[in-house]
Amino acid sequence: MTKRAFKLHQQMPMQLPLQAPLQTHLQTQDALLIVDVQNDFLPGGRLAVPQGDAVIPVLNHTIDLFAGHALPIYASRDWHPPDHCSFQTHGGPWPVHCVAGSHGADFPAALALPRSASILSKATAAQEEAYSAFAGTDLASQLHAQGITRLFIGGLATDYCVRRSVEDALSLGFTVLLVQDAIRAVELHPGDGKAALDAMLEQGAGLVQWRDIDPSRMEGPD
Ligand code: VGL
Ligand code: ZN
Repeated sequence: MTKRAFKLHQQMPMQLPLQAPLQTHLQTQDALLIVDVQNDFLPGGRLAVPQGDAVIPVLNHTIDLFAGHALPIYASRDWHPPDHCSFQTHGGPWPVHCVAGSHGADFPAALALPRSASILSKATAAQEEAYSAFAGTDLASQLHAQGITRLFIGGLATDYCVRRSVEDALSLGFTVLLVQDAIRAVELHPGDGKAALDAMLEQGAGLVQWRDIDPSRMEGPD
């Protein structure tokens, strides 16, 4: 097996380039933003994102890397009043979900959020939808106060709150690296996840897998 693979590689170096993994070093101006990883968005929840639970172990590894370098961690949460306008019961598109203070709005027990994480509650006004973690929160001013210029972003859902958060971050001038294995889409319509990813990349977001983040060292700004 090993021998054969070696031979193949020797015969076809052009077709099978050995791609060195693109390592991303953490920098002192980096922060991690975890978007809406809440019980209601997980399988069994009231607005379940398919495989939404798959982001949890990936985010836990990423949290470890950031916490290990004492870099800030932010977690947004959908935090709706019971009569929120996005609910089907009130003319909106979604089933009732993430009602403030309910179990569905809690972060899952398996998500290893450190105590030091900053929590951002959003979409708290009945008459307003707010998909972005920046909408109606002080996230931008907290990031500016901490000197953060680059955000690693993961969470739920790719085609709604992750997308809007990424778009706002980019238009506010932050560099954005999406942690690709730490996002999942609702896919209300098939293809929404891919379309959202394409749109975010088009607008300037970069892509990493959590394993590409080099835990061994941290660098200053480029
Ligand atoms: C979300 C639908 C409704 C999200 C929130 O977090 O992506 N999606 N509310
Ligand atoms: Zn919502």
